[in-house]
Amino acid sequence: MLPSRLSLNNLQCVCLVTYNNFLGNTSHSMSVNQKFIVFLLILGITFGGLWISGISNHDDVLFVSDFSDNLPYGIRMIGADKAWYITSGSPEVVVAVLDTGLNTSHTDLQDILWTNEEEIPDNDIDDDLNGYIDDTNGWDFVHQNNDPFSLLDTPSASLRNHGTHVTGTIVAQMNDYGLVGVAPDVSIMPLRVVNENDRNMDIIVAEAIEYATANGAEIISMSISISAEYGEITNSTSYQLVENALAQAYAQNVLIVAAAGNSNGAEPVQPANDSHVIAVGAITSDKDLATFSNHGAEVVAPGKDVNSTIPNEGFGSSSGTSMATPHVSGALALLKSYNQSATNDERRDLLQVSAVDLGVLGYDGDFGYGLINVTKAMELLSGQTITIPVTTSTGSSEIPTSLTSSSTTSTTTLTTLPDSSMDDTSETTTTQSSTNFLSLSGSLITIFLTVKISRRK
Ligand SMILES: [Ca+2]
Ligand SMILES: [Ca+2]
Ligand SMILES: [Ca+2]
Ligand SMILES: [Ca+2]
Repeated sequence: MLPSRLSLNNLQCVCLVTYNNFLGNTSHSMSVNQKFIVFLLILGITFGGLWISGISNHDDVLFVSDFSDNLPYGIRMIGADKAWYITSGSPEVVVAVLDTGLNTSHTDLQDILWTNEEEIPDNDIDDDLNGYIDDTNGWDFVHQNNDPFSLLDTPSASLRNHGTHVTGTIVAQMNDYGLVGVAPDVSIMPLRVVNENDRNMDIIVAEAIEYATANGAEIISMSISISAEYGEITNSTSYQLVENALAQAYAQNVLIVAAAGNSNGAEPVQPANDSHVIAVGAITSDKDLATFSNHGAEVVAPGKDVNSTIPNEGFGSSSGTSMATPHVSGALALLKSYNQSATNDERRDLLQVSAVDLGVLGYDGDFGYGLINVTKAMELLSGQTITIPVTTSTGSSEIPTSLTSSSTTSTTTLTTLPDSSMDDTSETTTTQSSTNFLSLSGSLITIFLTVKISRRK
């Protein structure tokens, strides 16, 4: 059954084609792959909408994921979709999300969690001796337990939804459902730090930053503020704990991203105003500074009417520098996924120099270095130019006549193209039951230029 959203416009778009093929083992050679790229189970390709309609109607095609339909505008605006031609993230890269908690039962948030491999679950023992009992997938620093997930009974909608919304912007899955985040194949360490009454928030956040740093997070994403005005500062010296934790995290090569604030203020709020933190302001889909956004951010990202995941299998639109922040966190996670050895300073510099200048020429007090540009940052990091494949048949609804069929099996190996710009080699994946051999040749092959790499373990 093909998704109904395949009634498309005729714009160029990135999509994935999943189809049946005839090889069920890992033995086929590169030369064969060069001849029949159809051995690849999933291809990322770019072509006109009418082509998609045509391909998706072919008997051998299982479905076509058209990311022009489920790509939130912000993902495209920061160029994440083009960066996916190099990497859509590595599960080994962990983003700690310090927020209100996370609803992980959402279909678009499956298999995203960081796992503490050293911790044996549910035995009431702190197996890895990190000070937290049974912390297998995250921690609730408000209630001091290992369950930062179940917030469905919280009366406050913002508490219920906020953490799930920002997490979706980072990591919503490429699964032909819902929408897609900036870095769909990285891992999330959910750390709940926001409580119902705001008390002791600085102490709680400091502890969570220390935890994230000590337990392998490479990026800390904080769509939060810590304000004396709201009673979130415990005492006259307690905020120093946050500053110390931030400095320590930064010294250990962690990148920290935080929301600049939503009060149209002149400067970012705490903790975004810390020198170790990348402060993120919010822009609209028209690339204007959002009216609520604080000024003085290091970079800006889409933060007005951002669509993302919310609990109970929902999707919703929210506005705030909270929504801009995870765009930057996801971008940094993609860069980390590609190159584990780049330091946080190097990646921070990359983010700045690759940003698209907005407003007054050069760095300015409204947009900082500008709108982050993941495509450009990835190009600078990788030394590669990301060339989006373009078919010569844009606008045509004709399917090549060389599509043919024959019997087949059901397990397939996903292998990189010989000329792929990606550094992955291969992995085994399982297909849906497949029955047909899809033989592609001639002009169609020329559009199959890149592969969707999934590195799930
Ligand atoms: Ca532990
Ligand atoms: Ca345990
Ligand atoms: Ca999805
Ligand atoms: Ca500027």
